[in-house]
Amino acid sequence: MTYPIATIRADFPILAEKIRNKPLVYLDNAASCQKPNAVIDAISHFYRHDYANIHRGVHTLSVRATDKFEAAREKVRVFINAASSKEIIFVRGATEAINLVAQTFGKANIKAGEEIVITAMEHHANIVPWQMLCQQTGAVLKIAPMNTQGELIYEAFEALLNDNTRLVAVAHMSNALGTINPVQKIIAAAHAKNIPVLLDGAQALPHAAVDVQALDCDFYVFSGHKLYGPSGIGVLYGKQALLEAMPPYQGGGDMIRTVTFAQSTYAGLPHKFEAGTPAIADVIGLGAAIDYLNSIGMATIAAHEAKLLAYATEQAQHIKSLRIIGEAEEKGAILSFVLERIHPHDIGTMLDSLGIAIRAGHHCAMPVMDFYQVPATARASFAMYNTKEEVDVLMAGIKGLIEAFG
Ligand code: 7TS
Repeated sequence: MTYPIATIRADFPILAEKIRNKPLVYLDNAASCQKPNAVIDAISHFYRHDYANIHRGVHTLSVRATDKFEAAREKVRVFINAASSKEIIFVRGATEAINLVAQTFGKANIKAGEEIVITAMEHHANIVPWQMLCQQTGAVLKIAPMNTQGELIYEAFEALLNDNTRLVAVAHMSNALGTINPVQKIIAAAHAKNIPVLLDGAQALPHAAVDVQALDCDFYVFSGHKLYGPSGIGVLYGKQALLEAMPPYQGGGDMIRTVTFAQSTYAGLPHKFEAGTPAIADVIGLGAAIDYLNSIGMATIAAHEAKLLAYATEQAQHIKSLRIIGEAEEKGAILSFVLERIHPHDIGTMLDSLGIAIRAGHHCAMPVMDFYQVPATARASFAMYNTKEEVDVLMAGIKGLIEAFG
């Protein structure tokens, strides 16, 4: 079957926008993806017809809103194949999910002198919460190194695991390099030493099917906005036994069973970790995004994006003054690069004048920039709605820029 690119593009109204009088070429998907009508309409319909606060009322709208909210939780459960919807905690995004694990699981289980292992290619969201925990507890952060292709040096990672290691927290896919880490091997090695593993799936989940039970990861975190859903909503998946043993993160309404001034008792999962009124419409929008992804199929999307990446990489390799940053064997749809004598911010600005949206900067991965001794990179990142023609527009833009700069 041919890939239904025209239908898919027509599902995303923003793709019809003109930017500086040019057709928009949106290649900043690793930062955030655009939204299909299915998501926009689900949110709009909810506010127009079903809106009320959830879990609190007996009136019709509250029941309707609660049912839709909990139906979305079930969609997430099926999408990542969690064993129970109790294991799906709604949070603001991958960042909040990691902070939650650090401040609850981390504080309860990791003591002074004990170790947390991350990798050299993490997003700041999977570095800073652990540094904060280490400052609070005296725990020690260990960094598994990578090679110049941007691949984890697996043996060096394994050598860091010891009787003192209490957690491994690793990007499933790097946002700055595109590297897909060997998470199955990482989890097996950590579990052999009884060490739980958190996977930061913010980048990986939009590009390929993920099965948390097959992976056997202990925590999996992701953001809705990179998954064609709304911003401000994301998910922490955790194995039920771990979540049950963890203290709550924030206190307030919805997360309690009983409250007196003397003491309070907490609700069961998942509500224990969902204090206060959540982003109700955005959860429903995330559910609609998952329905949309399923209607196309993750394997179909993955195959399309793999072709785009291969084509873009091959085209980029023909440009003499272009250096690709991140050349892992296993790689998702991200092309980070630098050009001789042209700062990435100038690349970004010049391409914008052609209607092309890419990202220029450190991509919240400053240690990766230090490793490659560059201040920043330009990054084109692809999604299900991008085309080979858009890659051609990007490459023509880059070539024009090189000529203009002499
Ligand atoms: N982890 C990874 C691997 C990411 O790429 C990002 C966001 C996060 C965590 C944090 O996600 P958030 O939704 O909580 O912000 N990455 C990017 C990016 O590459 N450009 O902008 C945001």
